[in-house]
This record gives sequence, C-alpha cells and structure tokens, in this order.
Amino acid sequence: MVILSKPSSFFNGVPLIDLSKHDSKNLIVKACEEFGFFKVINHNVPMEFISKLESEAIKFFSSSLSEKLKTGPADPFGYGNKQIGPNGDIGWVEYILLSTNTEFNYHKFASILGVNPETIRAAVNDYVSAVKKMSCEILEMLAEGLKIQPKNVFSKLLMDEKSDSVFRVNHYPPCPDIQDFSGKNLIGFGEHTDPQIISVLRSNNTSGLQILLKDGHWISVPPDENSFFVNVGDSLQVMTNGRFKSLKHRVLTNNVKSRLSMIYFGGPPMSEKIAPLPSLMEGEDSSLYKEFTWFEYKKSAYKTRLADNRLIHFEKI
Ligand code: GA4
Repeated sequence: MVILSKPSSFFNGVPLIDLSKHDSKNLIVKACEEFGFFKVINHNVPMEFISKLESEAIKFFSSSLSEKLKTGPADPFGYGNKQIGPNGDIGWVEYILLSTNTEFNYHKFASILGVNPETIRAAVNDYVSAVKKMSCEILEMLAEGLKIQPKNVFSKLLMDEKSDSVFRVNHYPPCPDIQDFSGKNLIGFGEHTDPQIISVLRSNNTSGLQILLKDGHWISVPPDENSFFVNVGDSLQVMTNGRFKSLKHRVLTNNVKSRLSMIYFGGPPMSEKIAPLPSLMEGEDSSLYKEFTWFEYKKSAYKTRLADNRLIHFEKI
C-alpha cells in the first residue's frame, strides 16, 4: 500500500457535463479524450433513490463486524473488508460488491438491516436502473459525438440482459494517522483503472478521490454529493482504439469524516468481442489491440494486482 500525501489542493479542471444541454455531446467526447473522466449535473437520477440506498448502506456498515462478515467474503460478490480482489491488495475500506444482472441473494443483508429482502432488492434496483439509464444516455451522446452509427453501439452492451455489470458500495471509515509497515500512511483504495465500459460514481461530501493527471501528479477531486463522476473503462478505451483513455484513480483516507461511495460499473456480456469499432480505425491493421472477449479480459484481470496495467496483455506489439 503506497500513498504519497494527504489531499492538499483540489482540482478545479474536472470537465463539467450538463446533461440537460443539447450540445453536451461534443464536450463529453472532449472530456473522454483529454481525461477519461468528467462530472455530470442535471442527471435526472431521483434524489430519493440515492438517499434511500445511502441510508440503508449507512445502517449496514454501522452493524457489528461479526454480523457484516456473515454476508461475505467478496469472492467476488458479497461483503469485503480491507482485502480488495484475490491477489493481496489491501485498503482502509469495507464494501459490498454485487452483480446487477444475475440473481443476487439479499437475504443475509436484509436480516442484518431488519427489513424484508424485497425492500433491499427494490432499493438497489431503483438506483441501479436509474444510473444505468443515465449511463446509456451518456454512451449514446458519445456515439453521436463521435459520429458513429448506430447510436446504441456502446449502450446496447449495457442494455443486453446478459450485460456483466457490477455495483459496489464502498465505506471508508475515518482513518487515524496510522502507518503501514513501511511507514507510509494507509490508502483507502489503491490506484487502478476500471475494466468495464463506463463507471458512474456518486459519493457523499467527504473528499478522498484522486485522479492521475498526464503530468504524473495525483490531484484531489472536490466531492459533490449532488453530481455523478464518470470514468472511461478499459473496454471503452479499446473500442475507441485508444482515442478515449481509462484514467487511473485512487481514494485516500480521511482522518475525520467517513466517505461513502456507490459505483455502477457498466460492462458487456461475457461472450462479447471487445475490439476497436471499424469506423474508428484507419483500416483493420490499425487496431492497437489483439481481439479478445470480455470473458477473457476478466479472467486475466482477476490474476492482476489493482495497480497493474491490464490492457498491456492485449496490446499489439
Ligand atoms: C477495479 C474496479 C471495480 O471496483 C472491480 C474491482 C475488482 C474487485 O474488487 O473484485 C478487481 C479490480 C476491479 C480490477 C482487478 C481485479 C478485479 C480487484 C482486482 C484485483 C469490481 C472490477 O471490476 O475490477
């Protein structure tokens, strides 16, 4: 676990996308090319869906550790504590990971919260459906901005009933200034890029999220509980033949306030071939990547550490 410094200054250059404006599509393309990251306002995701899920999550995370552990381990779905992924990554975080397209068993979570499993299922479904709808609108604006047809080239992958999408709720408890064995402060969630097509994050007003700028500096993103933050995933980088970049990001711990974030990772069906769209290439030969399916990519990703470059195995030499 490595961390360089506590958030000192906030970045004021995060591209801002107003979804209610008609001309946003060109700005989204620009944001995906320059950063692979942007903030969305006027998103139409009902605040009641956000608040409902947030309050259930707060209740869950404030239960005793022994209760929470009964809903784990996250292998890959369930409750996880400090351990991230199967290969030794550790962070000052606890979380719930679930699959959005396969049947998920909410019973254990519901019994801890003292509610009917259907209440939890409905809260997750309401939130995820609204965020998925917004993700699809963004992906369609991207296709239009790139002038590619049909406009659902990207969004259809999330809409597919077999779409392999994931939902994650992260809780970063306040972290006193403790250090790991090497004397470095603890990190909340280590640096990484997201593997899927698009990730959409909503957090409370506690800072922590940082992005890696092209000049090699980590910079803190000002939190905004009323907006969403969007990341280009590795798969979208490949589909655009590297025109859009998946951005490295991480979360630092906060020593006073706890941070709660919810992230929807929109992914393709397992059998989907991930390759640059022909209209975004000069010719077949100009693909920067070898052909692979999402299944193959995931299989290889689960053998990596968080900070690894997962696309490197699929790049043409
Ligand atoms: C990073 C993005 C998402 O949080 C995630 C993570 C997944 C996990 O926590 O199980 C992974 C990580 C993420 C990429 C490499 C592998 C898989 C942990 C890990 C070491 C849910 C995802 O899809 O990929």
